[in-house]
Amino acid sequence: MIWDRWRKGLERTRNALGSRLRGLGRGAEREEVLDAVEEALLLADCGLKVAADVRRALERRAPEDMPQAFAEAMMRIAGPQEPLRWAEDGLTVWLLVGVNGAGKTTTAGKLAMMAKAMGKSVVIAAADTYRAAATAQIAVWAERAGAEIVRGAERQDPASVAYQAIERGKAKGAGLVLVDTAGRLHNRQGLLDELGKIARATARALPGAPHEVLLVVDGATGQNAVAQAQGFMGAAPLTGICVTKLDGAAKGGSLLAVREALSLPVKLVGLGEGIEDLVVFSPEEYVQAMAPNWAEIGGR
Ligand SMILES: Nc1nc2c(ncn2[C@@H]2O[C@H](COP(=O)(O)OP(=O)(O)OP(=O)(O)O)[C@@H](O)[C@H]2O)c(=O)[nH]1
Ligand SMILES: [Mg+2]
Repeated sequence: MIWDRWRKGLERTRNALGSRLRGLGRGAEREEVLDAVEEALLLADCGLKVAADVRRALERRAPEDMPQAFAEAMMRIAGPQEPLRWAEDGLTVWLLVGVNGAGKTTTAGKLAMMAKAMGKSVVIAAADTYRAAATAQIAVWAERAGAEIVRGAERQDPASVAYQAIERGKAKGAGLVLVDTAGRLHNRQGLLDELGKIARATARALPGAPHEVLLVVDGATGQNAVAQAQGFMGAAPLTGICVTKLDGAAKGGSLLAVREALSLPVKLVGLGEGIEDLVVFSPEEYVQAMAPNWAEIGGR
């Protein structure tokens, strides 16, 4: 069940939020409740702005309306839900970018499996030509997904690997090309510029490409995810965010902090290491899975 996956993935965050709120004594004043909500959100790494916004949304609400108002405010910040973009017809190209270890290759592998389940033929561009191990890692996923892999030579220009993969995809009538790029720090301008070059190469190979440029951020890094995301804005024409490792720490609110900082929709989330743990983002499911059990909370 997908719902169980959300609940399990966000368990630590939900518990952290709940434990702060449960700490309220019975008959706590309204201000104390609001303070506790704000603090709990900060503990979950939602960031100052989000915590203050949610608090404000609760300020004039009757105690019995708080759970609903809380969920609505959180969903408003998390949303809207936007589907992954496919080409109207023919080949679709998605690019995955992000800092080292964020989960790009794993996400590319899982997306290949998803596309396969939809009956699409997939080509993966192993455009991380810096590390030999990177190609080996994506090759394992490609095999599982029955996807063809286009590898570059060591140190080959990643833009040319992406270009070749799209040519290959066109030639065989594939449905999807996934371009897995090398991790790079968000403050290294030269490496960031390379992403723009990769995106332009895909557009030359196929008008309309790339259909998605997904920024993969590690949700377990909390507030640092925001700094990462900001660094990548402008380096490549980002279209959406994939927040991975929401299961990794009680920092599931980092998704809201990233969403708040960037005007980009969250499209995917990683709730664990398993193949099924990459799911399409749903603001409702995210908020419901994180929401504390208000019935247990003192002071109401
Ligand atoms: N718990 C958890 N682990 C994840 C998730 N997504 C990825 N991982 C793990 O994070 C680690 C790094 O993932 P990779 O996919 O190799 O990251 P990458 O961005 O390709 O890394 P570089 O290519 O080195 O930049 C792996 O051990 C993954 O299994 C997730 O949603 N939850
Ligand atoms: Mg990788």
